[in-house]
Amino acid sequence: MANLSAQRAALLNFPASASLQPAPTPRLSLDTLARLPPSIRRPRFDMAALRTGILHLGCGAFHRAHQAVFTQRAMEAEAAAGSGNAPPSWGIVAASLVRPASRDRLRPQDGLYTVLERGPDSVRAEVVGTVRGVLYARDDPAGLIARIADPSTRIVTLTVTASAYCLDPATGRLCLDHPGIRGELRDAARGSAPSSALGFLVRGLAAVREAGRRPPVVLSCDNLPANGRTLRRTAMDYAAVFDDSLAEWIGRSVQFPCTMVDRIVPAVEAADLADAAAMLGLADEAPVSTESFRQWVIEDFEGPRPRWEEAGAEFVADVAPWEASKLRLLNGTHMAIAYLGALQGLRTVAEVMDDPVFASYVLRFMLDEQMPTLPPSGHDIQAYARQLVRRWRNPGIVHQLDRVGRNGSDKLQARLLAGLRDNLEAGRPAPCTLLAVAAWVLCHTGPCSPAMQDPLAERMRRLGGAAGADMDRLAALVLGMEEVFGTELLRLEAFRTGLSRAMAALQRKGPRAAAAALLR
Ligand code: CS2
Repeated sequence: MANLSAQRAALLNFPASASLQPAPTPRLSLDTLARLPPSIRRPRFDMAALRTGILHLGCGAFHRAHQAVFTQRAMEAEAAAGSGNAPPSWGIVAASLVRPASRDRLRPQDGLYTVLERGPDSVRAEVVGTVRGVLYARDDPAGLIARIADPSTRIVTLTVTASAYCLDPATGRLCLDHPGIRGELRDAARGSAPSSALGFLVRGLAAVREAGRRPPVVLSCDNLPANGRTLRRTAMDYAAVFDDSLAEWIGRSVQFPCTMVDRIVPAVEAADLADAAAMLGLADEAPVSTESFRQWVIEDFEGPRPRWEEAGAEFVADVAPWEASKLRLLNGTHMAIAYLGALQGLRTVAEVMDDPVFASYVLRFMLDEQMPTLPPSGHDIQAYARQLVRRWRNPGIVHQLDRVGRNGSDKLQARLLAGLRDNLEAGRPAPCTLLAVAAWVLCHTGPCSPAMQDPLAERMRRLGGAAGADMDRLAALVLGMEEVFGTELLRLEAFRTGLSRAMAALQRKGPRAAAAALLR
């Protein structure tokens, strides 16, 4: 075959290697957009005319599959309605803070990328065009600060994960000694640029104040309780390190609405790039894969904004009931699934949900233990739980357990421990929650595959080594981690003994049998 090609190449008088190379697939970009097959949905507004009005911090897959898609629908609705002479002004400039990968992948594509909506047996592709600029904070920190302060920036959104809020779980306030900001706060006194989301936000707001401008609305889209109020408090704590009057101004002048965001977005895999290329006929280095479900509930705020309600977003006076069921039922159960599944040697959420024992455990956990802890609302929680089960079972979504379970020590409090405390204090047993927390402990203190990334992983491994097979001793050592468990829960005898019993059951029987024992 190679010889034949070489002969042909010699006849045609060009190098043999060239004849063996297939023509490279052209890259998705504004220039190639017109080549998309008609079946691929693409932005239905004029991208060249789209002015930017949103600055986003944390340009990961979730942002691209969630807020950027809601904004795309809102821009399409605006274009369809013909909004007078003004061009639409809600393009997004998205900044990555930790890694330059999004910049490197999206810039050559003019910010365009594909959202692959995966159902149980179908995939739908849509090209999204609302991300009109991509920054990497470390390239030009002063530029990012200036962007936050730019009068065109009316809204700053964030998806930076719970860990980036650098919270002290005991107080819910900024932990000044947090590894995420400790060095930055020290260096800032010497005039160094920030590197954290909080640092950029506070410096940007300080520049707004100095310029005497109206501040942008700051919209946290991270999964943590009262995310807007928490971000406000945290930004004020950060600002107060340098300037009390800035902290006071932030608290008084900047709106931080709470939001509940929901869409399952697994890590991007090689198959996503291959599927995007096959469906588009163009190479896309930045596709995202997700489910068809998406939800966004936003606390009402004042000022201009995209008509996100055209995309299905709900504006409400109080986000708390949505947030509580999302955090406790979806995110809390996700943690239970991740740790029990990983200990069982499973790989994905759908694999865990395929096992009838784990599926029954999950429903029991949600309905018997998480549901009674939710604030009163008219929401149909039973229907919500059944819908979650269907979403988790979607075999089109390859949601890796190590991704869902990572950084658990930062997520445990809001998602599992708060509900556990409510139950135990009310005298309600909560064996499914205790088993989930025990699985988190064993995932980090003993062998677990896949291994879970966690800021406390090394410390927990050492505790595991010190305790060996003695689960009572291990529980006692682990419960010394006040930064995870706080102080209130530790006072409850039912928690301390319940946890070590659950750990012993996991060790003796394995996760599946330990879960089955709770269902009898
Ligand atoms: C998950 C979330 O990794 C996690 O913590 O629980 O990313 C979850 O998939 C989303 O919140 C769904 O909206």
